[in-house]
Amino acid sequence: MARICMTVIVFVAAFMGVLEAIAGRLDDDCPNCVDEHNASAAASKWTMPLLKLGEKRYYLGIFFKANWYRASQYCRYHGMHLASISSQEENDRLEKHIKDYGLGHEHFWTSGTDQAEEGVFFWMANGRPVTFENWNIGEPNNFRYENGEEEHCLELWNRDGKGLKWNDSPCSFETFFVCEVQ
Ligand SMILES: [Ca+2]
Ligand SMILES: [Ca+2]
Repeated sequence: MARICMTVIVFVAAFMGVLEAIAGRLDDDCPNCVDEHNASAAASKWTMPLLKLGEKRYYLGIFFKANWYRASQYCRYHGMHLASISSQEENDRLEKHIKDYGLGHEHFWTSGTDQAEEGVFFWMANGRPVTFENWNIGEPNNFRYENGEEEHCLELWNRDGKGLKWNDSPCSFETFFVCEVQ
């Protein structure tokens, strides 16, 4: 009798092991699946000092300067995107915060770009076309540099002392940047 019991226990243990292995393999097959039982971990995944302005949350990339691609990569690595700006309110809140921070004279990358089609800007953050606009006078001018590079990436820049308005700039230019949480 004891031997039968032992055999059953071993069999059940082996069966449980198989089930765990299958579950583990399923997890591996679906690395992006949200685990509903681990919601608290998802909520606490933001390890960056985020800034809440209105309904949006941002991260100001001011510890190093980077070209548009590197800045975009940095935002993505931390689960964000380079920022989009879709209203005057969003623009004003961001501008005020950057000014109050004492960085109103700096340049900041957003996710705006016309690399797909010259002159047609969209926000890489969400794929939406630029509707609200806040360009500096004469921008975007797609300026062409001696090395042949033209301007396809949208930065915030207080060019004329009239606030952080928009400018198309060469994407290789290294500057600060703004990430946003989607
Ligand atoms: Ca352009
Ligand atoms: Ca320009």
